[in-house]
Amino acid sequence: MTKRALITGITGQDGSYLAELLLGKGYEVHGIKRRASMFNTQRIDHIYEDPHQTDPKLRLHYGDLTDTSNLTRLLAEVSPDEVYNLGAQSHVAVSFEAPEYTTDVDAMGTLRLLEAIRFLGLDKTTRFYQASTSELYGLVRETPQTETTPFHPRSPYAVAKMYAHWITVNYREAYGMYACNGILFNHESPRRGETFVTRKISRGLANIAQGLEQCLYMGNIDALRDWGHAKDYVRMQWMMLQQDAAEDFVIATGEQHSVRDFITWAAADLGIALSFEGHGVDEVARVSAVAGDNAPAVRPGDVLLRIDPKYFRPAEVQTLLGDPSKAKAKLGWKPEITAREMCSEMVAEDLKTAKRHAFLKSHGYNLPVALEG
Ligand code: NDP
Ligand code: GDR
Repeated sequence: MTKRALITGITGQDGSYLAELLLGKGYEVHGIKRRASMFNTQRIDHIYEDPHQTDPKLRLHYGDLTDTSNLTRLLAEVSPDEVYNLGAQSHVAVSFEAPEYTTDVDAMGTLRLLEAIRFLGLDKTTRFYQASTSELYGLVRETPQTETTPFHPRSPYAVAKMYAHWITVNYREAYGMYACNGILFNHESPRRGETFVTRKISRGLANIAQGLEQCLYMGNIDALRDWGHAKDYVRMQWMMLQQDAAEDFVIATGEQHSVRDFITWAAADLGIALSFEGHGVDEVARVSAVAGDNAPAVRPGDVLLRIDPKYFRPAEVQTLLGDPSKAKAKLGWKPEITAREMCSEMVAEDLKTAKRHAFLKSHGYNLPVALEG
């Protein structure tokens, strides 16, 4: 029997990798996409099948996590074996600007899905995965963080995700649903949203190297994160729904690096050696040497990075480091791609795009390159 999966957030980073993985396993994949004024399916266009010509294994439906009737109708129509709730307003800094919306989508959206599954009588047949997060640890109480480390969320995003986490546990305990949380630490890829820190760095420095931007403005570059690759992490999302009983798992690499490290790696991949000078908001990163031909627009002495306090968060999560021992022992999962390898992959992809844009610019086309994040 072909298994059916429903993915919220299919147009996002994880949704796109998970859809690829499930299609590869023979699933029929249904995804919820939001109506937008421009196309928003770039990450899944390569797996899209024209429903007019085939019996497509990937089907997209319009919907939104804020719309109860829409979610209920889609669940009734699709009757999925597995639901992956990856949809979210997922940017921590933005959640301080839009706390109520973030809560509606990230907290209430999860409840809407769980309640619809129960209401439709799918609670004994449909398995539910919730995209929980290391942001729950916030002001960390112990290092490394495990499944039993106490939570102390530090943003409207994290507080909303904490509700989603516990309501998932609650539906498991109250109704015997197969519902589980993957407590995922930061994971990145060339498909990472452009305003998250790793992608902002890989894309920003590649653009600077090609003369498309002058300077990268960053927030707290001393923040420490446990970065993995999204491809490794979606594999784990699927594995969590294939067990005899639902359980929550920490997914992490067990290694920690600073934002500053990531900046140094990305610059090195472009042939740029950087030295950090000054302190606090006056700190800058200056070019000390340039090698190779990937950064024709950069000269020794240039300042490539400055601190802009507007990227500081009202409450910061300074340090996160996960302990994935339970996932390794019980599921045999381990990450295959290191943070350093992932950085190189991201820079290589963003450099290809930057080179294309530089070529177009030199031929009179102007492309938007500046983003806030
Ligand atoms: P992205 O931001 O790349 O993707 C988020 C997805 O959610 C997009 O498809 C987006 O649609 C969709 N979405 C946003 N708002 C709504 C809404 N109101 N209704 C329906 N869908 C909506 O996130 P990631 O892929 O990086 O992360 C996937 C999930 O995992 C998220 O829930 C995130 O919070 C969580 N998480 C992520 C981690 C990470 O490091 N990446 C770590 C831990 C947890 P659109 O494309 O239209 O914007
Ligand atoms: P995070 O990811 O908040 O951990 O949430 P992000 O990449 O946004 O920030 C990581 C750290 O870098 C610092 N930082 C900056 N961040 C951004 N975005 N832009 C900057 O200019 C900048 N300068 C420094 C941040 O302050 C922070 O400390 C991500 C999201 O994917 C969540 O959805 C997910 O739940 C968690 O990871 C785990």
